[in-house]
Amino acid sequence: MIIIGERLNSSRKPVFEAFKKRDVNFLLNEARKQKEAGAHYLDLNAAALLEEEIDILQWAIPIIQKEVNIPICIDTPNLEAMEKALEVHEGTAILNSVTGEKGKIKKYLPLIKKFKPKIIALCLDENGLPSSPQKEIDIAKKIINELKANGVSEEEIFIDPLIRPIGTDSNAGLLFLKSLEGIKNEFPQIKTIAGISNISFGLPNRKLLNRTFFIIASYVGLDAAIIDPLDEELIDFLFSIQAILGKDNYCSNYLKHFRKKKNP
Ligand code: THG
Repeated sequence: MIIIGERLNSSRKPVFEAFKKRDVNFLLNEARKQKEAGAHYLDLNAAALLEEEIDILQWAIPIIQKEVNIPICIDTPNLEAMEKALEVHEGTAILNSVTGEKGKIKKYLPLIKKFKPKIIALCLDENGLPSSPQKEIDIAKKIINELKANGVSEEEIFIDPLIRPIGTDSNAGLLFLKSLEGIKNEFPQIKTIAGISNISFGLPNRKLLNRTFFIIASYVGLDAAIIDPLDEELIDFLFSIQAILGKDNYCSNYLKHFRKKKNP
């Protein structure tokens, strides 16, 4: 399971304030804690700071990479911000995200060819969010075909069926899981991803919902997750899930994880 730390997101108030002040200590502390907890990438989102977005991405990326040595999942819907962020990123970033909207991928192709990032593609198009697993699969197919036709290899693609909060749509969890299952069946070689914490917006005991969703989605075939790696129990589940699903030979990672917790 590829873990992407979600904490450096400007929708979180302390992050917004720290970005506004260009607080290096806050930035590095958040980055280090997430890497230490097991993150392979750090999601970085400065979109809430509007016209300062590009400046903040270009400030934060080199600092994080130099001091913490971890690649960034650049989280912006803004093409120019994406380009400016990729320009200062060393090594392979994740481009978060493109969509299946008409003409969208075409606009991102120059960046994709130049910087060769891994790519998260959201299952939505000009008709908005799909309402059935088949529609999600159709959009995924369209996106995968267009990317492949333009030289992107399957290993670089993450399909995100986009989980919506169950607090506002009680069918959202099941729709996501059925879509994930369908996408994995049709494209077993393509990786899937989800922003796990989306599911619990607006509800009490969010961590319970996030953990439960993570377990079910893992069973259905999720390959990567945007999560808060500082949720220790969620990380414990990660190891127990992998062991139960036969992805941990001799339970060696499970054993290592709990030994390390006992004797840090
Ligand atoms: N797909 C992709 N990218 C994404 C998302 C996705 N990026 C953003 C988002 N969804 C994932 N990141 C977050 C970050 C923070 C929260 C939710 C999703 C969040 N944080 C709470 C807070 O800070 O108040 C705390 C969360 C908690 O209590 O567990 O809600 O879906 N490609």
